[in-house]
Amino acid sequence: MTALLCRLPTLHLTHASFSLSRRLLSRPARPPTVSLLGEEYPTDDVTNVTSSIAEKLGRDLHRQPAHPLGIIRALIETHFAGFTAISDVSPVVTPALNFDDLGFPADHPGRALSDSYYINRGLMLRTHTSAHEVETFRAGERKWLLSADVYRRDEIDASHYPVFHQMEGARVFSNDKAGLQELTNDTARLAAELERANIEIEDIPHISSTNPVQPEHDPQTSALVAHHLKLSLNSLILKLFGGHGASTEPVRVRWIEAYFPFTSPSYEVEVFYRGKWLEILGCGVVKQSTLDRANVPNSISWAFGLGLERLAMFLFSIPDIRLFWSQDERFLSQFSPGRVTTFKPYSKYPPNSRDISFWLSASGMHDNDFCDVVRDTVGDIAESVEMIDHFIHPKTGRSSKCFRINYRSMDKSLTDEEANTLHQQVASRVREKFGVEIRD
Ligand code: FA5
Ligand code: MG
Repeated sequence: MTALLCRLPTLHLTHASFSLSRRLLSRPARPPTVSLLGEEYPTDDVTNVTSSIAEKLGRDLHRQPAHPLGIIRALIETHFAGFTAISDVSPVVTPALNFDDLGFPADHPGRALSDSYYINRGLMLRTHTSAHEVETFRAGERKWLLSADVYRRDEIDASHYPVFHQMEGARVFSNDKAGLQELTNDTARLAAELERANIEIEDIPHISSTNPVQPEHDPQTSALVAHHLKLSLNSLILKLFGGHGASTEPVRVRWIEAYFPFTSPSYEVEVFYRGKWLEILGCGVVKQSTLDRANVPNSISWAFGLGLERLAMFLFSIPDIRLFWSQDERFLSQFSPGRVTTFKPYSKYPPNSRDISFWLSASGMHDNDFCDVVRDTVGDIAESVEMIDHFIHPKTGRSSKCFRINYRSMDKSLTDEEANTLHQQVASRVREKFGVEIRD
């Protein structure tokens, strides 16, 4: 998640600035409830789910067999034979499931209203599929994959969309002689397979002082689990990236040290594809506190979380993340179950860019708030939003910002007049919602 402005450190502070601006600016009244997947949820002072987000719930792109996201999901599920595949869990979760149970500190930036969608103080839209780790382990699953839509407040461009899809995968081993034997045998099998494959792997030590073993774990066992995790994912990457095109170039994979509050050691994986390194997943050895919370005794586990759009954009050559949401037959008819094919762009209509500048009000406005208003007013016609100027008046200290909005429909050509109308609608929504003074 990249935010252009400073992140608000805690939910509490964010909330304070929100209520201040409401008092000063007498913003429009908040509706008493928000409707999600046919259920009404009470709103409160932190509610920030917009209607364009609410509409995305239940679209379930990852469950459609002939949609690129569904095709990738099915390919991965076939690769992990014997794993339980789950894909129908509601995105409405508690902050406890999404953050607290996974060890996120109270001041973690991901919790801020500027970064996550809250329904009310007790409920939010999951920001990652790891939100379901504890309940899935608790349900007794030992080898599982869970795919789902996840929601993050973010900027707008060709590779960022406030809804995307992740797949979580985990495998639990019993931490005894039989479990370690299973781990050793399967590691040998995977290593032998990869030995023969055309794959180039930049590895790092399984454990290091900056990527430590957990105090509860025996270092040798932890390293064995980490090794098995790496081989399992290298083998998946070979399957996904190895078989396409006539290229004889080896698949290149790079392992990088990472940090997640709920794994240690932790890694990220990048794949070199069409000339650049692409981060596709995060993973690690599951924190023992997660397994304890889920009542899974005497066990050790690995887990990973990968981005389905990231994989699909590269494998199908889909140039813009908005296309996944297209209901245009020219998009949908190009794909069929079980097949990874190259997307053929059917049109590229000319963009229409317009700038908007305004003085910020005393309470300020996060760039992600602005992006959400744009998205809520004009939908996917907003191709990108870029802050092109931030000015602080040297004498008065007042600050102003200028954003450039690129309007481009993926399905038809926009006239200048249509772009003007859309832009005026954005301006009046911004004025009404944040009480800002638009500059000419
Ligand atoms: C996570 O979400 C962790 N839950 C992953 C994890 C799971 C770690 C289990 C350890 C154990 P991260 O925020 O890096 O981590 O996202 C994981 C993947 O989701 C990324 O590698 C990327 O492929 C995808 N992703 C993240 N942000 C976006 C985005 N804005 N648009 C598209 N894909 C994204
Ligand atoms: Mg990451």
